[in-house]
Amino acid sequence: MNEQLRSGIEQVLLFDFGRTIKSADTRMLYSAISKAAAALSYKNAEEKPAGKKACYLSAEFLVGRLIYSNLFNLGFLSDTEEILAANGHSLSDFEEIEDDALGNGGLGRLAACFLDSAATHGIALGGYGIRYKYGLFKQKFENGFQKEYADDWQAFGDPWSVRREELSVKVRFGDQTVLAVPYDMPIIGYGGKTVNTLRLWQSEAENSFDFDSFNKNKRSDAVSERIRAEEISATLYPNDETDYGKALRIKQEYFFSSASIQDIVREYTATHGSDFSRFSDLYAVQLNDTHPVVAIPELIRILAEDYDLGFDEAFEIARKTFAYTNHTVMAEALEKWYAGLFVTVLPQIYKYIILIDYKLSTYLRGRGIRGKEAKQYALISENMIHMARLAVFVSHSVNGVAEIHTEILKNDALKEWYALYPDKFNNKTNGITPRRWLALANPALSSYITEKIGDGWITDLEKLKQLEGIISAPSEINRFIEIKNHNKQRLCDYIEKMEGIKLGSNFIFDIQIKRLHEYKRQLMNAFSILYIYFGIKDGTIKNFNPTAFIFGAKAAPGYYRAKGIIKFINEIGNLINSDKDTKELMKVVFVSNYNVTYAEYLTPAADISEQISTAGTEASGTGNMKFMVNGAVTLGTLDGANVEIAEQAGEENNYIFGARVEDIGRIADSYNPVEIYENNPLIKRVVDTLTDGTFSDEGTGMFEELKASLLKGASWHKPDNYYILLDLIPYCEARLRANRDYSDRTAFARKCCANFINSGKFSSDRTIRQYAEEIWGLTSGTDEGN
Ligand code: 26Q
Repeated sequence: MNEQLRSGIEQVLLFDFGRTIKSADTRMLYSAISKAAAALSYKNAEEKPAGKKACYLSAEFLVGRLIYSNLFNLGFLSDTEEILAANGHSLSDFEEIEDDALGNGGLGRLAACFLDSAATHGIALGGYGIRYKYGLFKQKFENGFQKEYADDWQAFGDPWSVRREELSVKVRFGDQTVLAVPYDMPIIGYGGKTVNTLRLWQSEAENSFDFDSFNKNKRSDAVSERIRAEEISATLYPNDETDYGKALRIKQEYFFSSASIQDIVREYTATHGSDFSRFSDLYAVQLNDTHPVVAIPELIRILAEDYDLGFDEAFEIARKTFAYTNHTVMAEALEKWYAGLFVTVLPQIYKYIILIDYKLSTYLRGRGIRGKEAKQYALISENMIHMARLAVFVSHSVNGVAEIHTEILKNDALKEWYALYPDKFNNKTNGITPRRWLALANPALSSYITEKIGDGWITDLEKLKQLEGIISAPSEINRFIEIKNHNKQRLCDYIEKMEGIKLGSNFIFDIQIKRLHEYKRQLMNAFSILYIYFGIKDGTIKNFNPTAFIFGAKAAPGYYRAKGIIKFINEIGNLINSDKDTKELMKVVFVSNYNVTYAEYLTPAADISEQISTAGTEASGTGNMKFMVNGAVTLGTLDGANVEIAEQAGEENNYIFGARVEDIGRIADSYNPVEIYENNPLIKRVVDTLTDGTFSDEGTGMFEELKASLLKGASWHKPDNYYILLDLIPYCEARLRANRDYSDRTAFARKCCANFINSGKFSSDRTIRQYAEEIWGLTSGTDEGN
């Protein structure tokens, strides 16, 4: 028994709740175990080596549920289970603890995986973000429609965090000043040697209570100042592409960027005074997309105004300090702000943007770029401030998140900048942490791997290649199949608990889980399911292996089409799941409130990973990697990291289909979806279900609008701008091919194994080392996590 841990838990329970382990409830135990484990992690961690430190500025950190992963990394899972069991409790009681959902999707989850990898490998990386009161909304379905509910993630407290009131800073806006109060969360590396910090800022009124106003009988002024301050960190914007033009969003971005830069400058000046010559030797700041880009003018402003540096000197320090990661290629998703709004909210920053823009135009002139050509670079153009341009100009590194994505940045999205600064551009293919996504999420496969090759893979995922020779034997393939079946059963139980829906674990599990977006083409998946359904009914599709088609996705609350697609898929489920002809062959399930915890059940159970975005639209994807690591085949397009997945696992072990980026580039101007629709009766039939009475959208007109988006387009886009009808038949064919191949379970399982054995590249340990070495100029403290 781990006595240190037990007595720690007992003490917290006694101090905080006056209870014993036996008499405590789940909430109290959650709090006490977390606090005791956090305290031990601080106590046992090695001292930080002096040297350069990197800071990851991100508006989102989608860390998920912390208790299991932290106990796992500390090596305390079985100790805790033992302590709990001796007192009539169980670790599984904490399944009811909610995720920390302080992010939308890929970008926020990537930040969380990076923190885990850096801490595991002794890399000095601190996270800086916002402590939203409410995280990403919770989703329920009512009559097949998405309904949103507030995510009160602190309902069971926030026992992992420590409020650091003494480190609070002021953040000034044109019309208000607020206090940024940091909450520190320990980021515990695997093995517990390194504990880094995720510092999340909470916005509060400067005077938590304005007695002056209160005494002058202006009680409402005192209250409204508080409300206005707290509003800034109240909610995460639930839109994961664009939601610009909102004053509150600019305030959020400046709020955490300014607080973080002030924090870094405070730390630096504590040892170096106001000599900033070593600043960029000691701090690297990585900007997670454009959301924290105002940190650039903020640093320049602070150096110039508080420390009397000249503008050029301050600029040069900023350029050497900042690096920028881009996560999207779609032009409409590149962050822009109305200059008029910006100047009202951040007058003191606007001034520096003008100065930087002036410096840019001087530089361009020096390189012989003027007139129309120069305009495409302007930071302020047509009364809009272009944040990506600011980021590229005042940084020393610009990276994409998968090879194909970086190529698109260089040759298309940011091509004029690439022409100017070819050496700034580099690729850092995304990754995922093997601790959460394999070791913790898939205990069955993990024990199997460890039994065969030892547990070194947990911190060195390339070691999985050692299974190559081992797992080829038929008896071993059968063990893999047993493990997959076990994980399917586990998922079935979870889905039954969460949704009240029964699934058979003998089915093929075909899963698409990701945010709902037109470019991710959940609608194409839905059409393909209908295509198969009609084929089975008509007798043209025979010997179909029973398949559960599983979806999980949240739609941004204001994204009308995405919500229409959810309703459409739920309608398809109602039809197919109750049809006696197909009941034994097909099931369609849209799980509600898809989140990190759900993904931990879904990814280990999948046979088929749906990665079907239009080529050239998904920057990387990371869900694709989670499936690969857990031994699923990818049914996907050559988009984002799918390209590298197919390369690593072998294209023959995946199902790649559809138009490539070059194909789409070639046909874009002449593409005519109406012709495809008119000439292919099978396509026409599935598309027409939107409007022919097969399904009901309850009179909302949503389905009509979806059909029009494909055949008529809209004021802002051409018909079928994500090429669903172009790729639909090749997609259905690839899907049916995978279904046929599954008849030979051994052969299919070999493909699955080829995927997880070759997934080493997609560990975020590899990714974070590349950031550390190639961008930040850091050397990792340790090589191993233990
Ligand atoms: C911007 C302005 C206002 C409000 C919200 C936003 C906003 C918020 C979140 C814009 C974008 C996001 C998130 C983007 C995102 O998750 N991108 C994904 O990043 C992953 C990690 O690199 C990639 O794998 C995915 O391909 C990419 O879509």
